[in-house]
Amino acid sequence: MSTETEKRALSSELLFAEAQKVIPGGVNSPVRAFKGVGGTPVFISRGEGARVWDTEGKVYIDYLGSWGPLILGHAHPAVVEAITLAASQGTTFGAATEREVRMARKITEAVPSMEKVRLVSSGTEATMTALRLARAHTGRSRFVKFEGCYHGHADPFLVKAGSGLLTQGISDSAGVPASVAELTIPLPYNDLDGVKEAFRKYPNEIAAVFVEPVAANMGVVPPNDGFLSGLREITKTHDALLIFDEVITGFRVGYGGAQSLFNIVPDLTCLGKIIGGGLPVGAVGGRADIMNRLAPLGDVYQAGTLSGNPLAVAAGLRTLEVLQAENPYPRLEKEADFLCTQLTAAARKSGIPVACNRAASMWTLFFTAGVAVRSYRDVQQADRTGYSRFFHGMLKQGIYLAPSAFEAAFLSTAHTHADTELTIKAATKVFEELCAS
Ligand code: KE4
Repeated sequence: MSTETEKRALSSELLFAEAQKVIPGGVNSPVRAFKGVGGTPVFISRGEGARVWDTEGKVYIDYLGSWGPLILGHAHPAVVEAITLAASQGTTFGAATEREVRMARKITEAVPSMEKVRLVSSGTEATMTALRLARAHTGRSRFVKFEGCYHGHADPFLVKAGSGLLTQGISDSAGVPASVAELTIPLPYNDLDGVKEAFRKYPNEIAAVFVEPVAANMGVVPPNDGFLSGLREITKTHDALLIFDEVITGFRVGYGGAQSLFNIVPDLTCLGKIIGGGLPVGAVGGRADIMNRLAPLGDVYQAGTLSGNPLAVAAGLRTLEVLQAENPYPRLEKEADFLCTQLTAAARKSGIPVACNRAASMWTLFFTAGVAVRSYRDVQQADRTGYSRFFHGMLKQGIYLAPSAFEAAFLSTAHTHADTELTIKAATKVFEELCAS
């Protein structure tokens, strides 16, 4: 780009055109490309608190929150201070550090089922390691996942997956050998009979059941009463592992995650997002007898140059410290409930049937014929075009939602009641415009 261009505030359109010349699809993660809602992705220049600014200086109230990590909002002073201090002492050593011990202890104290924990650099690494551990521990190769759930982009999980795949209308990925995909058993979420049938069909072959305890990658779909406890019972009966993918729900739906909320003890848990405070951290943890299989102690190999990275751990540790000290969950619950209730009422007032699914401070507004959304099949009935029009209407109003009907929106501690009132006002205007058009 010419120096003249560099001086002028670059529009998202111009940047996207440039980006597509050197980055596949112009983005470094597919869901950012606005394929699910159409139009040009907004290029963000900075964020602070509950707001982000695009490269031309337009400000938005941000409910994407980088897909979940930013429960404290953008550039939280305590988190920035922790990263700055860590950076001044060196960015990586490839050696053990005291901070990693503190982080591991913090996680095991918050999530007692995680007797031991291994830090990695993404949710994908956490889930792929959990699967390898489960297969080693049980000596079995098959595993169950649920349609519409997303567990990162490792080959075995790209079967009937949610998030970016669902957004693009595909559920599997090219490049995954049939020999790998056939070991994945995709079942309907919230359907215990389907799980029982799978164990009947594959006796002693299923290593684990992977589940998002609150699904958030087909939009937010909470578990039906008894679903999670049913999974715990079935996996125990068949000596299979129950693996909670809490990359989104961990420290989001409560300080102890969904397993604490629903009082379920999984065998392994995967974490990410919030525990990195906005920097790359994932974690896999659980029963010590299983975790001790990990190298260098055991025979299951897993490694990472930047695992437990000093800056990322500093950001994550400070985030957990703030959450533990301030316990923002009751206020987040109240504010999110107010927002979702008002959004639903505003839509209905304009004659637009919606269903707002919420779990703590994460939510999804489904454009449905007023039908409750409790499964992947229900999600597929939702009106994507309706959501896209709503998304762009809100963007115009300076409200940044998830650029996909199949993701969650997130409230942070930085969002004020005035912000949610502004959001409801904007939504009311957009619903009226949609109704009039
Ligand atoms: P990462 O590898 O993206 O850190 O985590 C993978 C992952 C695992 N498990 C769950 C439940 C997840 O939601 C994710 C990643 N979430 C998506 C959005 N819902 C990340 C956004 C993206 O792909 O850019």
